[in-house]
This record gives sequence, C-alpha cells and structure tokens, in this order.
Amino acid sequence: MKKPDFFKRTVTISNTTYTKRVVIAFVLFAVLVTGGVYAWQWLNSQPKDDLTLKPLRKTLEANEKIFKGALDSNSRVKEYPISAAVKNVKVNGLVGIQDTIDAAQWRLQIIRAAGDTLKVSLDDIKQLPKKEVIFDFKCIEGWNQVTHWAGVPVKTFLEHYHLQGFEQMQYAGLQTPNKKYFVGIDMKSFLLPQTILCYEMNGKPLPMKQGFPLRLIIPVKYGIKHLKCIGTMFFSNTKPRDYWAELGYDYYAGF
Ligand SMILES: Nc1nc2c(c(=O)[nH]1)N[C@H]1C(S)=C(S)[C@@H](COP(=O)(O)O)O[C@H]1N2
Ligand SMILES: [Mo]
Repeated sequence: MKKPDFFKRTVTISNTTYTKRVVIAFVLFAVLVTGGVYAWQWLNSQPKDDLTLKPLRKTLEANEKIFKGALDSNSRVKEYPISAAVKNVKVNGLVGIQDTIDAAQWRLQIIRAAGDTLKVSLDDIKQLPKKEVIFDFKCIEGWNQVTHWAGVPVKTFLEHYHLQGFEQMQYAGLQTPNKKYFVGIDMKSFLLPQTILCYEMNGKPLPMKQGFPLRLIIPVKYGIKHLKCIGTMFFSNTKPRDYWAELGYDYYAGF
C-alpha cells in the first residue's frame, strides 16, 4: 500500500530559513508564556465576590443564565425504577444537623412577613399528596448515586397553604432550625414537579443524619442545595444567604 506523502517527505531548507523559523518559534513561545502569566496575575488581582474572584463568579453567572433559560415549569431529570436505588445511602455533610429532634414539637416555619410565621407539623405535611422521586443524586465532590425519596411537591405544598403569591418572588431561602446551614434557591427550580419537601428515604422516615424530619430534594441541583432538616422557609427577591456559595461555590449549582 502506498503511504501518504507526508510520512516520507523530507524538505530541504536553507540555513537562513531554518534560523528564522527557530527564532519565530521561540518568540511565539515567549509571548504565549508571558501572556499567560499576565492573564493569571490580572485574574488574581481582581476583587472577590464572597470567596470567588469576580471574573470567575461572572462565568458561573453566565452559565446560570444558560441553564435557567433551558428550564421550563415542567422540566424533569431522569427517573429510575425503585430496584435501581441503593440501600446504603451515603451520609454527607452534617452542618447544622442535631443529634435528636422531637418530631412532635418540630414545626416547619414559613415566614410570610415580619412577625407572621405559619407553623406546619410533620403530620399535616404527611396528609398532603405524596410523590416518590428516584433519581441520580450528584454531589460536587464527585460522587453520585441513585436514591429513592418521597414527600410533598413544593408547589402542591405552597398551593395548599395559600402561599402561591410567593411564587412571584425570585428566591426561596431555607435554614436548619439552628440556622447553621442555609441555602438559597431560585424560584424556577424550587417549583419544578420533582422538587419535594421530603420525609421518607427508601420508604421509611428519614434517618437523623439524612435530615429528619424534613429535607429538601431538588433533583435539578447538586447535593449542596438539598438542605437536610428544614427549620424555616422564607421568600425574597434578593439572593438569600447560601452556605456553600459563601465559601466560593456556585450559587445556582444546577442543571
Ligand atoms: N443541614 C445540612 N444539609 C445538607 C448538608 C449539610 O452539611 N448540612 N450537606 C449537603 C450536601 S453537600 C450533600 S451532598 C447532601 C448529602 O445528602 P445525604 O447525606 O442524604 O447523602 O446533603 C446536603 N444537605
Ligand atoms: Mo455535596
């Protein structure tokens, strides 16, 4: 078989041409390296937004626009059969998680306005239509697992308690009862059909370390946003404080 020409091609060039090419190659290399070093120094001299450099934060925000633009009110992630769900669900992140919680005393507190808090018991939440969600749970640390959860869709909950007015706001904020872990969620993602106020894992009440009595399951987002052990919920047109965003991570953290 005849090999293509370029495998055996030898080109003869003059000494001057050779020197010229070597010089050009070196100059180009030097320019690229210097450019890279300057770009790096410029980036690191930029002001910070929380712990993240502004230009990087801007890039995250640009990504957020693209992903959010792709969401509509019916967007869903892939669901799996129950048989695909793992039995030993990884426990990750225990910020704000207490050793015990008295379910009879616990209330989900929804702040409607200053001095106006709606308090809902676990039993009342369990009366509402229940939805199972089996999906691939992804953590930014790089692991993922198919897990099985159940609870009431956020949208159903809001409508039942006449809180639909708040759907016009930009964000929902959630906090653990001791306020040590907190997240902010864009309203579009919060209202998706698979976003649930979850009280069951693998068909049983949530274990303490998995957020008993109630946690958020929001499949379009990374694990950091699935706040375990909800104490308070509120609504806002400005970004609520967010634990991991304040430590430099993406605020949106979703698909
Ligand atoms: N209260 C609270 N909720 C939390 C966290 C936390 O530290 N505290 N960690 C988050 C992170 S990073 C992940 S990946 C998931 C893990 O949920 P799991 O422990 O049920 O697997 O919970 C999220 N919710
Ligand atoms: Mo995570």
